[in-house]
Amino acid sequence: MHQAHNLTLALATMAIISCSTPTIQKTSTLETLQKAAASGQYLYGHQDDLCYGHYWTHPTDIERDKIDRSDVYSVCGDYPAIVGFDLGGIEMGDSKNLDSVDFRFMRKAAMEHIARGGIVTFSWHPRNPLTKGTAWDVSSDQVVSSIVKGENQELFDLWLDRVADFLSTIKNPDGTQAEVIFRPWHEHMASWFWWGKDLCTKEEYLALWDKTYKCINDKYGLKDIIWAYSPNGEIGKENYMERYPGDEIVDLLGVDLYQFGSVETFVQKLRNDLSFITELGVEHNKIIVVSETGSEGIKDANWWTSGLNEALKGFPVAYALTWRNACDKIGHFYGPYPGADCEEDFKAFYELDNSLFLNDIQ
Ligand code: BMA
Repeated sequence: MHQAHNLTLALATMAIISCSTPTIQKTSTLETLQKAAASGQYLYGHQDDLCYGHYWTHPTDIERDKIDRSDVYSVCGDYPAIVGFDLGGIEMGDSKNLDSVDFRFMRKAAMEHIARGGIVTFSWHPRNPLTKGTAWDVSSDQVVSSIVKGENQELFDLWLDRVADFLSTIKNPDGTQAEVIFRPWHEHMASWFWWGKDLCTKEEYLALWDKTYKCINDKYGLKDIIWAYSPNGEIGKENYMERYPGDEIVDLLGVDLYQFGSVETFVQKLRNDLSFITELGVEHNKIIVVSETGSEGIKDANWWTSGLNEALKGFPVAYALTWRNACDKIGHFYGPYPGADCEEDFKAFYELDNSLFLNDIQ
């Protein structure tokens, strides 16, 4: 049985920051993340970076067209170190995900990014297996319970098989299984997804993780998955751990936190969360990450250097991933693009010693 990737018990000496993080060995992805965190640096990640961006979308000839367009690249001449993708829709057997990304393209883009030396992470916004609505359909509090009791067994098993099938096709250039981050059942201490806190019990939520893990790790034998736990932010240390699936399963302790008010409030909120997640990282010997963040439409032109970087400063955060630049939803962007108000600041952010992009991790 798989155990979460081992961390050695020794704590790394942090040259730049005062907090400590555990030293890890075993997988190269975890090593890269650990090394960054231990030296006061973090990898920059962007959701769907290679799939589409501010008013453009990926090529249609999936077999032949190159995968080289990226809003981040267009601004700073480098790719993010981490690219996020979402599997929502794979469970239905759809050809495209919930944001219209063709799964064949997703696979190719993920493998291309890995071949270039980057890291990929998969989130999953699955449909609601009981109501057939979206991940955001919270009209029933019986969904997780129906899965756990086995009422939806056949359907849900098929859904998990489809996720595992897809993940099993993400390969390194030499044909071996790639290490990828998988981040299921996220933001579960709120109640905006059907697996949220008010819609299932702790036991049911943990059983959901257990089923997922058993399918991917045990049934499919995908031992190279790096499992990320990512509750929504602002819940405090105790609530953060209330539904924790356990050290044997989880590799990364994450948090999803966005800016809704002022940049100062955002910085303060993220720093509050990172204070106790840093403690948990040491206590549980885990790497910590900001699994999703951003400010929709980036109203502050200096958000990158005085928002995000200020929030992360001094914490052993291995990566921070900003959400997607929608190609078809006006104002729904969380990354830079040529001509954006934050373009110059993003270039300054790129030049910072502590932000790592693809070229920095090769
Ligand atoms: C949300 C929004 C939605 C999107 C979903 C999954 O935060 O960006 O438009 O469908 O994520 O990617």
